[in-house]
Amino acid sequence: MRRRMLLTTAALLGAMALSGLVQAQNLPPLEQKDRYKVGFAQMESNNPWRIAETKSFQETAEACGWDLVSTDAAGSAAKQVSDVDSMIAQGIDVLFLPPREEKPLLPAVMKAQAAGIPTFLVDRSVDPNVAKAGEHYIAFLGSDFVDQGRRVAEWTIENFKGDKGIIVELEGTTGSSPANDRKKGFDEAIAADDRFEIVASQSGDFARDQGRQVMETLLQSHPDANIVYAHNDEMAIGAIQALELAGRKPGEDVLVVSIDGTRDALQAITDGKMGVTVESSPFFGPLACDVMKRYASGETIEPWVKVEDRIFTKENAAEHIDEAY
Ligand code: GYE
Repeated sequence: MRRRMLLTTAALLGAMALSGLVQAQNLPPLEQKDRYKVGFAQMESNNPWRIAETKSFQETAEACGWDLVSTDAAGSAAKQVSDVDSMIAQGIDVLFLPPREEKPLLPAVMKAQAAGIPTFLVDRSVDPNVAKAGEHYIAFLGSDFVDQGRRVAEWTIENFKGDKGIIVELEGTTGSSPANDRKKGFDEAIAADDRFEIVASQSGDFARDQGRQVMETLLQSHPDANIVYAHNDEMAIGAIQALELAGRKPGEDVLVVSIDGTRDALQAITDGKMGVTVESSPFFGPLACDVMKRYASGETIEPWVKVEDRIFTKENAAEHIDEAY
């Protein structure tokens, strides 16, 4: 009789776990209530992508019943860590954090966890060897960056017209998850076709002006480059400026490919100066609201809440410009 009871209990627990009714034990719970004090610790605001993301959180705040506490780390990982510290001190109920770099932001994640604050990483992640979703934080909400890089490479392989593709790669912020993964995805996929060679790969910190400067320098050492792969649109636009300044014709003698889907990139594609951009959406507010509500209702959240990305080329760029940022 006792044995049967135990078995039944075990079976019941198993079924509950399968149905997602049991939350992992060490994750801080979130009570269900009408209003929440929500922290959003933005990393920087020097580009349209970041501005659109912050706006998405602000607009969601009204609809989702959030009292939003938001900060701007102005491009400093150290400031982003201390911004999270002060949010913890202010007693936020939940934290949404886009960690600027994978390692320096680990302490912020760990401190929020220790303070019992459910934390969701948005758009970027931290070092997965140290902090794990479902254990040290609830979940990562964002794109598959390896896949984005791979899709840019595959498009390039299919659409590059020349015999020899000499590639300059403009990397994102050093030590950030999208820079690491977009490099991995692209470099591995492009290596499958021996027409292509990456002759230089350097960081432009995901910023337009740095993209332009790095491109100016790299053009001097690699004047024969005929493909630019930028890890985001801002650097791609900066590279286009550098190319034009050097008398090159982006879209004619240089193929520029990148990731995000900003308004300027869609315009550059429409104008024939850029080949492709694989989408990486900044509109995380509504998804954050939905996932938080699911968590508060007791659901176990999948460790990676994946965002599906579209691809923009001259076939469809113009029709999406009005919804871009
Ligand atoms: O692609 C870039 C931004 O982390 C996915 O960061 C994000 C990236 C995005 O600054 O433009």
